Amino acid sequence: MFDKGQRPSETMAGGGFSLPKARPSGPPYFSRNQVAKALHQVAVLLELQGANVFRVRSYQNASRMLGSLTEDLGELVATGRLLEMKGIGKGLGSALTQVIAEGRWPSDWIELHASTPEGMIEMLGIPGLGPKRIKLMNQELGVDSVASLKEAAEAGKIAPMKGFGAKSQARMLDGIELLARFRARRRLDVGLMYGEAFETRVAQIDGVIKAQLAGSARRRKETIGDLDLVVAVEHEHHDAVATAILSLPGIADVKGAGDSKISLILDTSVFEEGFTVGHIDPNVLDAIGGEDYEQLESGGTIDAQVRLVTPQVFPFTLAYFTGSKEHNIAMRQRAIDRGLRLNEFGLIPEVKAGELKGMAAAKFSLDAIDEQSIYRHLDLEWVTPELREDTGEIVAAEQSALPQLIQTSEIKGAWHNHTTLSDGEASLEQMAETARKMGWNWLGIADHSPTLQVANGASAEDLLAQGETIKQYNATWADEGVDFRLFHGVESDILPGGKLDHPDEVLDTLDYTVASVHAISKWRARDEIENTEELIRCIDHPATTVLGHPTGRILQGRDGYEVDLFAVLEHMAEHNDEGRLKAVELNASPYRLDLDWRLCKHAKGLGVPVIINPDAHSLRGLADISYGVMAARKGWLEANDVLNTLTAEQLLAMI
Ligand code: DGT
Ligand code: CA
Ligand code: CA
Ligand code: ZN
Repeated sequence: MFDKGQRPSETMAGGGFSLPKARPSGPPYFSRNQVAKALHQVAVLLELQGANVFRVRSYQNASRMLGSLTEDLGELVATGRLLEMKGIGKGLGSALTQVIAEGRWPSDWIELHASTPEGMIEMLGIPGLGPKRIKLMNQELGVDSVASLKEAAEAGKIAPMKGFGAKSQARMLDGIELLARFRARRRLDVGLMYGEAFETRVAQIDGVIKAQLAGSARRRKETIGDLDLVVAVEHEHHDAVATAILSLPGIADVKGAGDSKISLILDTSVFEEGFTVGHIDPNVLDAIGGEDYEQLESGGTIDAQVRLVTPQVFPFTLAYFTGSKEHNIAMRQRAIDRGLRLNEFGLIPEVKAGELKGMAAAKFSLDAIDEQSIYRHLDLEWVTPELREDTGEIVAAEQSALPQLIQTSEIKGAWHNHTTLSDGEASLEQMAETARKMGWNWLGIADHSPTLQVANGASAEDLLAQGETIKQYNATWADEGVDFRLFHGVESDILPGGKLDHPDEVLDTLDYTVASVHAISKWRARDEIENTEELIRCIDHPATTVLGHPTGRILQGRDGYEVDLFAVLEHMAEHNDEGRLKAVELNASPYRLDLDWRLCKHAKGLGVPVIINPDAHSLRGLADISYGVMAARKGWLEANDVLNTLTAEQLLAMI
């Protein structure tokens, strides 16, 4: 169906170095972005091969120019206007004409791609490392891959090179580690962004009846290995749809395409609206690569597996590739107990299937118009994808005892948010206005405390003044009959001995205190017993209402500190039993999702209330609540388990 022999995936660092396939629809055979990107890559490859700087620059300029054009490419070529453009020489002009009008890449570009060692392209993915220095290290040390670079850096061979030094050597080693972590899995928010953009593009192809994301993305895992997309297509449209998928924008490479399975690598050109990472809390940014993070992310890729099936088979394939593997195994066992064979093709009575395999056996499958029908055949209620982790959902589905999972529409507010008083981007007024627009009835402000100087922690004086402002707003809203109020809190650093960061008389003026660990390196250097004791001491402080981001983990960045959260939650449960509110935060930032969903069910069992907090540092940050809700759902939480569903009056009565 298409030519094999593309580069293997290991070469994909740096955002997919390959020349895309021409789209089948006729000229212009490539989009403006595709051509601009190809030109940019030629410039980089030339630089890697030590080409003349003027030549490199002419490709870079042409790339930039095409990238910023608004005119139609086909027309530019047809009218000959392309050849007249400043900065596009004769040679490049005719090459581009061939590309756009005939769909053929120039042979010297193809040759350039083929002759550059894959390892050198791979090295481009290391944050902060460009073609010039890669070329130098290749010449002087023979470094030609990430692995050989790592070896050279560890042996101290980079530092003595002119223009490099010990600092840059250490930075390279950090970058290599970051890249490896980054390539293995992606955060849920990033994975969903890619997945939804790709799903939308595939769904719009003629002949596609339905395209749906499966796998860990559908299950809302906190990180995603690869995307799995299941596509319903009638048999006669199968080939045309497969071809159309292969020429979609955003496909950096094709790893393989069989009869019903296509394996791809997507890059950021899958996004119609471009791609930005948005505002990131500096504490978080530091853990995920600092200034290099944006480069890593915009040069990032994600693998995707597409499965094309007929509409009759679709529900079975969707269920199978949604997983989890553990859930599938339990489901398959349940089928076996009923004399049925469950797989990605169907739910097939063994007596009929006999020796038959695969699709041949699937002819005898029980019908299923949707996933619900599959579960019904196995005497189960439909299990929402988030719960499919084999942690009790099948028994619950059998007994009609599945939880009524919390929904974003039930959220009335959140407590842990920042304003310009500490390190937030938006003012108190802007935050309140946005919360109201989101349909919330209350919003809590919890700016950082003085010890956290890097986050511009607010002094007691400023905090008290903020409290006065909040009182005035609340009074005004009450007068006007507006159903909205602000709660005033603080995010207090947890100081040595489990102490809080303000005197009691200041804390007494607040509605609540979110106590969080920020001295991460110190906490990570200590053992579990000490950390657990320290947290428990802090929870015992009468002013502590919420334990903020309980482990301090940053997904794809750093592990949390060692702590026995079971013990901490049990201790919190005792307080709650005696009528003192001690809630555990589920930090909704997709960089954190801390409390981990695996522990939510435990908190619920103990009766420790959970509060989902966006920890917003900007207006846009408030929307992160949705990731927190995803994690809460995955952790079996219902409206009753979560403080965010209470009215302001109910909350006031508790504090
Ligand atoms: P990921 O990609 O690592 O984030 O996690 P998943 O869950 O998306 O895993 P993936 O992409 O390897 O496979 C997608 C689903 O396919 C998986 O959740 C369940 C199903 N699956 C894959 N391999 C097996 C298997 O060996 N046995 C069973 N029963 N199911 C499998
Ligand atoms: Ca997957
Ligand atoms: Ca997969
Ligand atoms: Zn915070």
